[in-house]
Amino acid sequence: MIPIDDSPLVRDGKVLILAYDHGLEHGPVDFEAVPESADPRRTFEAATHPAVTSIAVQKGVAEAYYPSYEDDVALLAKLNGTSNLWMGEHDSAVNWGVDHAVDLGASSVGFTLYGGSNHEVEMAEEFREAHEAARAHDLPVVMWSYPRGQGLKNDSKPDVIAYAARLALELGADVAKVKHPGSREAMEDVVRMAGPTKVVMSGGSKTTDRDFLESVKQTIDAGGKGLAVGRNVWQREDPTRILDALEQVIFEEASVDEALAAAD
Ligand code: FBP
Repeated sequence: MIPIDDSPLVRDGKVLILAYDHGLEHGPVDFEAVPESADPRRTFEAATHPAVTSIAVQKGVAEAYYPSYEDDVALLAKLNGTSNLWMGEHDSAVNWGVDHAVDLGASSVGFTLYGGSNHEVEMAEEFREAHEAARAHDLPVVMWSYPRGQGLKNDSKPDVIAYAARLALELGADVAKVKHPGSREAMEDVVRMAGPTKVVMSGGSKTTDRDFLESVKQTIDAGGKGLAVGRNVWQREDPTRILDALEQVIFEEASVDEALAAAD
């Protein structure tokens, strides 16, 4: 853990990462509902919203598009990632190194760890290399902490998600991105297990404004520090409107009703 509150990833102690690595992780199917969302510029434009503390993308998208947005958007380099085309025990290729990410303007890095996978040992070693390289540049490290694999029958159980948050602390992540465990009480336990590591909720597949904001509100009320979200923003026709509401819930600690009213 290093102090990260002065980094571009954090605003007032909170974090709102706009994730846009789905073209790799899920493929074109994620862009079908809103065809314009296949154009990365649309999500980079959304990331200029003051609520967004960083955009998370893979190397190719960063190389092609970040130079046009580097004055307005902070870059989180998502260092590993794997497509949906490949089947097998959960694993993730390391697609770029920290030095290259820094050359492209990254001010933080992200890394997926599939705890419980048969590849957990190798992934933890790759995380160590990325983590120590990031430390050489004083960059915050965000762990996408997703227990998955043969040994896990249910990766959304609260105790599994609490373990995911603890893994992030134990391995040195500054921010743990975890699935919502289903209730405020369960999220409080997740936050407790993470200690000083900031817990942020993973957005998940698109749902209604109210359901989505309620889960974010539970996370904040439980002591979580924000959100890393993709589809629940850029699969909406108007990403700005939901970002306006998220700004209220995360940074102003508004109620869901207040946030919805402010966004209308
Ligand atoms: P979402 O908010 O759309 O769930 O995005 C967060 C994220 O972690 C992305 O960075 C990643 O591409 C995706 O979820 C992976 O989702 P899953 O592992 O559930 O397929």
